[in-house]
Formats: sequence, structure tokens, C-alpha cells
Amino acid sequence: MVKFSIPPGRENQFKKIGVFIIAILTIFIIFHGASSSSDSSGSTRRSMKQVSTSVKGQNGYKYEKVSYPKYTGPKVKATFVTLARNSDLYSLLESIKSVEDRFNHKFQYDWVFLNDEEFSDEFKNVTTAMVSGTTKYGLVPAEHWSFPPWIDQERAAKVRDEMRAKKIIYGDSISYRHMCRFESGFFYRHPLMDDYDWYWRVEPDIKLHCDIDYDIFKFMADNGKKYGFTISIHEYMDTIPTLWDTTKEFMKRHPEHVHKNNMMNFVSDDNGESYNSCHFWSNFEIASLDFWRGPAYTEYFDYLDKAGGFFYERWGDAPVHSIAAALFLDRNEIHHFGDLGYFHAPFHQCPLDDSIRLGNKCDCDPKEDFTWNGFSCGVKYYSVNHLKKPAGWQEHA
Ligand SMILES: Nc1nc2c(ncn2[C@@H]2O[C@H](COP(=O)(O)OP(=O)(O)OP(=O)(O)O)[C@@H](O)[C@H]2O)c(=O)[nH]1
Ligand SMILES: [Mg+2]
Repeated sequence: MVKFSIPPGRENQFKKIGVFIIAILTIFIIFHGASSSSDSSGSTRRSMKQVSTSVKGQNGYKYEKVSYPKYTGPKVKATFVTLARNSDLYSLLESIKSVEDRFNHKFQYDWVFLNDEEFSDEFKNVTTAMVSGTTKYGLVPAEHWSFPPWIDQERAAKVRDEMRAKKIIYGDSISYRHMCRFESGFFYRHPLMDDYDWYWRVEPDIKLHCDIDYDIFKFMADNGKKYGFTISIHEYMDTIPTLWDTTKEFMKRHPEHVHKNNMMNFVSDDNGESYNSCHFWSNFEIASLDFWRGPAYTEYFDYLDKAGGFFYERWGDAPVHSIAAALFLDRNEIHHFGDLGYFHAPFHQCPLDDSIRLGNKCDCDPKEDFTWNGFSCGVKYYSVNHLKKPAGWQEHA
């Protein structure tokens, strides 16, 4: 056994050294303990929420944006895109909230807002507070929202008067026509869209009925899909009397753009002679920007635009996009999202299949599903592609 004895007369000195060592140890333990507990509580806090941006508005309004932890899994270059007026703000918030809650808070994709006028601070502050990804705000260039020089103004005005008399919905509206032309041929050319390969179009007053637990953009990329829709429907033929003839002229001039495995039998019941008015309802679109940017669609849009039907009739972006997708894409590149649950007045898409509806926590009534209704083109889409329809679909026809 080792004996330790303090030399006589040096007890005080040893006492001071002892106290000093104990003090150092105490400080070390306190400091080390505190910092490790702050690490763990800090990271716990971080795993629950992250303060990312402080949003300031007029009248001292300030909002601290709290977001979920950053999603660090694989992502594709994708964004939401919304064309809206400042006056659409509060009807748009419901749409954003639904999309964020059901999908985007998990993946935090960006959101591009476009407008033919400058967005107000209120619009920007409130939407930024709602979106988990980065928000971007763009002004539509005047040449994308005005009559092109080759349009005969008198003829266009006469058509609007006639359509007003016939009570054709939006038939007398100039801004609706600019909107349809912009959504047909220009939204994807806005510089803010240059950062992306994929987009999901969202409108005011829409709702997602079901949870989406997978990255829907990555799904498109991984499965070779280029155009995704939820609801399909027949168009009012009075708004597009010459759209199909103009399309046929284009196909004759550019047969190279018509895909060998196209989906002509979705849009025509007589092998291309006439248009059956079926189209994908474009207030919802998840699609490839490269498809619109490519030569087939660029030349098609230019051809339509020169023909003037956006103003001499009331061509909608929905039939224009749908005809292009049906003719220029491989039919395998078009996808029906039957699992999302979607609402844009006045129609609902609601999965009939219980396992999908309950599994995805859908808050819709399957009795209201429009997919198999006679005015929808859902049955045609499933039939021409030999897809299996859900059990009980006939009861909804
Ligand atoms: N900036 C801007 N956006 C517009 C204008 N008109 C429509 N939009 C937007 O364009 C999209 C389509 O317009 P809607 O009025 O919803 O057209 P719709 O879906 O055919 O008609 P509804 O059945 O009334 O919804 C929406 O995102 C609107 O917010 C406009 O004059 N200016
Ligand atoms: Mg709408």
C-alpha cells in the first residue's frame, strides 16, 4: 500500500491545490454537461421546427416563418406555378394550405407566382408565410398578355359580342382570353421557370382530398411520365369551332411531330377526322416543362397563335395542351393520378377504391366522384388505354 503524507508545514499549500483542482473539475463538469444537454435539446428543437425567414409587411406586420426540417432526400427540379391576380389571394390561400398540408410540407418544393400586374406586398407576405419551399414572384411581360399585331381587333370584338349574346361562359372576356393564351404558350417561358424541369399548376379555390406521401415529381421522372392529370372532361364546342381543323392542318405540315404511339383515340372517335372534345382539365397539371419547350409544341403553339383562335374564338389552354399531349407524346407518357382526390368547382375526383381512399386519408365522398360520369372523359381514357377501372365504377356513370 502506498502511503501519502503531507510534509509538515505545507498543509495550506496542499489544501489550496486541492480546492483549485475541485473547482476546475466542477467547472468542467458543469460546462461539459450544459453544452451536451444544449446540443441534444437544440437538435430536438431543430428536428421539430426551424425558423427560416422573417416576413415584414406594412403597418409593422411581422411574421416569423417556421418550417419543418429541410428535406434532404433526392429531389427533382420542380416547382408549383400559379397565375393569379392580387384579388385572388384569399381564395388561393385555401389551395396552398391544402397542397402544403397534403404534400408539400414533406418535400418543400418551390412555388412560382405569376401575374400580369405587380404583386402586392400583402400577396407576397401572406403566400410566403404559407409555402414551405422558396417563393418567387414574376411579372408577365406585356407581349405575353396582349393582342399580337396580326389580330384584327374589330373581328375579335365582334366575336366577343356574339359570344355574350349566346351566353358562352367567359365568351365576352378579354382577360380570360389573355389568360388562356398565356397558359397555353407562355407560362413555361417566364425566366423564373428556367430553374425547373417539372411543374404542378395550382389555381385558387382548389382542394386536394388525399394525403400524398410520395414525391410526385420524382414519380413522373422515374416512370417516364410527361403529363399528369386528375380530371378529364368535354369542352364546350362553341369555344373552339376551328381548333381541330387548324390542328389537322398542322399535322399535315408536320407529320414528324405526331408520335407513333400517340393517344389519338382519346381525342377523336373517328381516327382523327373530328375532335370529340375530350381534354384534361388543366386547372390541375403536373407535367414536364421540356415537353412545352420542345420543337413539336413550340411549332404547334405558334401555328395556333397565328391562326388567331385565342381571340377569334375562345380557345382554352385545356384543349390546346390536351390535344398536344395526346398527339405528340407517347401515350405511355400520360398519367392519370387517380389516387390524389381533387376538387375544382364544380367537380370532385375521389378515389372509389376503399384501400386508396382510407389509406390516403381522403376527405371526400366517393359518391361525388366525377371520373366515371358521362360528361367526364374518364371512361374513354381508361378504355382506350385498356386500364382496369375500379370496382363499382358503373354505378357512377
Ligand atoms: N394575373 C391574372 N391571373 C388570372 C386572370 N384571369 C385568370 N387568372 C388566373 O388564371 C387561372 C385560371 O383562371 P380561372 O378564372 O380560374 O379560370 P377557370 O378555371 O377556367 O374558371 P373558373 O371555373 O372560374 O375557375 C387562375 O389561376 C386565375 O387566378 C387575370 O386577368 N390576371
Ligand atoms: Mg379556375
